[in-house]
Amino acid sequence: MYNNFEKKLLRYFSIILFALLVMSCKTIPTSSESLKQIDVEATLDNLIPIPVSINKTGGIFVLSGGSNICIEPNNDETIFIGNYLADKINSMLQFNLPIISDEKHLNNGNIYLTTIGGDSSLGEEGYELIINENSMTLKSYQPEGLFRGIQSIIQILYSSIKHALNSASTLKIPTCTIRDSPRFTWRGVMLDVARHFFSVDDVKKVIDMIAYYKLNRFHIHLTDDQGWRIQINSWPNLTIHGGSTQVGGGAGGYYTQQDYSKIVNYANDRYITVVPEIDMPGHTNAAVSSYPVLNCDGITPASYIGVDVGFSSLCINKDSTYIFVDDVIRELSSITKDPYLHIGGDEALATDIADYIDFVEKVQRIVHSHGKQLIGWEEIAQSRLEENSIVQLWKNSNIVQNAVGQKAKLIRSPSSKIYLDMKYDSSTLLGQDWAGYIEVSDAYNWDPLTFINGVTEDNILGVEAPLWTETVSNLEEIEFMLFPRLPGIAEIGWSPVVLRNWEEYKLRLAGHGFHWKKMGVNFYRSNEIDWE
Ligand code: TNX
Repeated sequence: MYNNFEKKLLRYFSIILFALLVMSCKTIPTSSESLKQIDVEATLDNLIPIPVSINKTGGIFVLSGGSNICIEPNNDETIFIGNYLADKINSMLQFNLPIISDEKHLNNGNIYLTTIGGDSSLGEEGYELIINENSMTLKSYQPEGLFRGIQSIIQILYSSIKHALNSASTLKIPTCTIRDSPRFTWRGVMLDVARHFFSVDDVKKVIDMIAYYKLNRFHIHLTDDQGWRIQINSWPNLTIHGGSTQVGGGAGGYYTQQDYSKIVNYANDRYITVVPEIDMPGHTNAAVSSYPVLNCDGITPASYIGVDVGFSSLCINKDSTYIFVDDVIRELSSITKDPYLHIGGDEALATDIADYIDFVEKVQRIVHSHGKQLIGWEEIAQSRLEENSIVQLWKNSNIVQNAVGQKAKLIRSPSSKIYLDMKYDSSTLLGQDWAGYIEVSDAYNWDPLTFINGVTEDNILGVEAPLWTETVSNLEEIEFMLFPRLPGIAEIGWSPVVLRNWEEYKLRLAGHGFHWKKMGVNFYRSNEIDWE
């Protein structure tokens, strides 16, 4: 069967295989006794966004498998927050820290989360983290502040991930007092689920990443020329037909109202507000091709799987258009617990300008009639806006002055700085480049108060980074475009401008590569960062 040479070769390989097996067995501990205790020192120096103040007090707090997480008061919100923290710690360290609802916090080694005595001057999202030799106390005015604060605790603990931790490890954490609260109330990310569709599970993963960097708005671009992604019971063909395509011709998909509610609840549990967008009157080919009555000529256009913009429009002068808009906004409002409704309004190049102005004003009334606050892309500032309407700037054309003149609040999304669908450089395979290349430093090195005349901090609600998905079709690609730019955007929204410095920031960012590897998050290995 085998000749001599083959036999020798076989014997040789068997010996190597046996040796490898023996060696590999040795490295697997057979019982907990054989786990080596590893003491690891965590650092306070890698937090993103950088806190308002960190006062190091020179001691060491030790977290071990014997620590407890104590919460007060004991209610659904604090239990959720306690469990969220416990899950992260336990999965990182293979600990099994329990949640306890009494005053055990004074015992050695415990973490104590409380809203009792929280400082209201730090606002709804602010928190204090007091770490001394005995315990780690997170205190806030509202549970929301606790949720933001546990992200700081998790980041501090994750700073030790680069070491081979096990359940016998102890974490030594420098003692300190951190006082922290956000600069802007609006710190968001937009995901375009219309050009490519993403599952509820993928969306939840994006929401978790947003939460880790203390962002608090998730804007979901639900409709566009290429797809309609939200079930509307009174107009079922929107999803049956309009949801069945996407860029490039894939199967697309849509969220049932139940799916959408799952997204809203998941985000709300993380103190993230969901902002649904129905883009109108342009970007509506999927709607018009599902219901030709929405077209002025009544003709059914074909489905669209390309990436052009500005060719579609709802018919502005037909009553049926406003019956449609009213139905869509009513149904969407009833499943969106949060106060905002985004009507798009961008790039309506196929709509006559007078018609456009009229349309936005009518839709504004419909949005208000369903109890929601209106948001639109900057073009809507050509219309008469009511007092609490919000304008999202993306190009900062002269229209901005209309918005400010009408006392509208602004969200800054400058395309040349924080459009996450822009390529990092000429070698990036994904993404577009019409607004330029955006390296990690470009996304970080700007301030929401710059590039617009006559605008003060009072006019600005905050920042939001859109990810348009013409070229992005799965979660791994979403992550690649988000990371490492997203943490910088979170810092722009949260931290005082005087604490922001690229040279120092990029050192902090370098450590987060380990966090992403631990979380299984894909990211772009930018040359600008010395990844540890
Ligand atoms: C412009 S920004 C758009 C989107 C595209 C994006 C591609 C804005 C309000 N509209 O329709 O997807 O560029 O980068």
